[in-house]
Amino acid sequence: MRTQVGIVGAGPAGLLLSHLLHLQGIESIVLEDRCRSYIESRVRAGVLEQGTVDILNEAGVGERMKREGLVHLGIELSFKGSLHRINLYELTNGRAITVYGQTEVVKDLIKARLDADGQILFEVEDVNIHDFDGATPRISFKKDDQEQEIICDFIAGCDGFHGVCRPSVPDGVLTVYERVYPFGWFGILAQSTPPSEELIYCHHERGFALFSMRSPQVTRLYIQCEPDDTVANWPDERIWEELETRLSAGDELTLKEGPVIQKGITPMRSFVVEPMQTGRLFLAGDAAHIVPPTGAKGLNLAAADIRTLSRALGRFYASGRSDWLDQYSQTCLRRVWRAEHFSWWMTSMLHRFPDASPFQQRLQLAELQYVTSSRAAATALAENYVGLPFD
Ligand code: RFL
Ligand code: PHB
Repeated sequence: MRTQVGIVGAGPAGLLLSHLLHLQGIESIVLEDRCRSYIESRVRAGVLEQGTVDILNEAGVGERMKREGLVHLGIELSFKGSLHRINLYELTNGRAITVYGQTEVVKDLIKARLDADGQILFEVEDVNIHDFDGATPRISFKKDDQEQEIICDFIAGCDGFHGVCRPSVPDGVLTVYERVYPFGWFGILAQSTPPSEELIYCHHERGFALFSMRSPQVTRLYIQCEPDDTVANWPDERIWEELETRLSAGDELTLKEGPVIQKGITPMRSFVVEPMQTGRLFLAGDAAHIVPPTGAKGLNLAAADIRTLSRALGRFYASGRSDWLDQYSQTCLRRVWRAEHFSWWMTSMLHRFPDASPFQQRLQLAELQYVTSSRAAATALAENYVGLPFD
């Protein structure tokens, strides 16, 4: 097989890249090791920055998002038993976030690719990338037990944190920057009305909790847990009790219980590799960087990488100029490090750290107090949360 861009991974990064290339007349093939129904039902992110919404709309895949996405003009921070609203819209001169599940973004992108006869090969095995330091990289894989190969001009490594592309780069080329946090997030999807129309980030002495949603009838909840915790430790009764305690908003809000339809535990880490390109291999999204989910940045960063990469490839194929491709890593990393800082900061401010002294706990509360009472501090949170402008 021959294509222009071989893409490994059919997550939001790989699918969006394939679609944006198609709109510029550039061919690609996407290889995915899971089946379609698995990737369409993998519950993950829920918050889209304004810039991500714009990318999806401009790419013609935003129709359902416009209908079903929930536009939120603010978020709530809860600490010491009270709620404090950050008015995102007012503090950022009219910007907002859209709550629309990653599962839905993935479904919309797969549909758009298949409607345009795009090639996504699901359930491939033994994907390996070769010769990306030369002019004709190759991707080998097995499909239905048959060995196959794609010859291409470029490889996009969009295969997430556990993919094969990043580990295929020879030792010494990439530098890794990493921090692992001493806790995880236990995530729950439940059929119940969310306690508030907006997201609530809770600081509590028992640990962080987040009240998010997928629709007015489906709530998405997260509870800070032990890093090595298991789902079996969390029967429904314990989940609701813990959420009620951490919400601790008195009469202001009521937590409605409902059937729990999904449970999972996510470890928390910050991770960046530099550079994000070597030869004709370009890493994008979670393959190149991870943020703790407290800032809601992972999916949005993946979309920003892909915007940069698709434009650079578009320029290369239209004019033969590789200057934007050469700047890909540098351009992306500026945004990545800003988001890394914001995500680390939100995480540090809101979680209970097992080794925190009473002094550090007081500092957290002082910071929350400041962020919710100073317009300057609230603006810093708001402009990062809704997403900074693209370069
Ligand atoms: P993905 O989504 O991991 O997709 C990678 C794809 O590659 C496939 N793959 C392979 N295919 C072929 N061969 C191989 N050897 C392969 N190895 C892997 C995988 O099956 C998969 O389909 O990476 P991508 O596209 O870079 O997208 C990144 C986002 O998924 C991720 O950053 C976000 O989900 C992070 N995230 C959030 N981001 C936000 O912007 N806002 C949020 O509110 C938000 N909340 C979250 C999150 C992530 C979470 N978890 C579970 C990690 C909440 C949670 C709980
Ligand atoms: C979600 O709805 O899944 C979600 C929302 C905000 C976050 C992380 C996850 O910061």
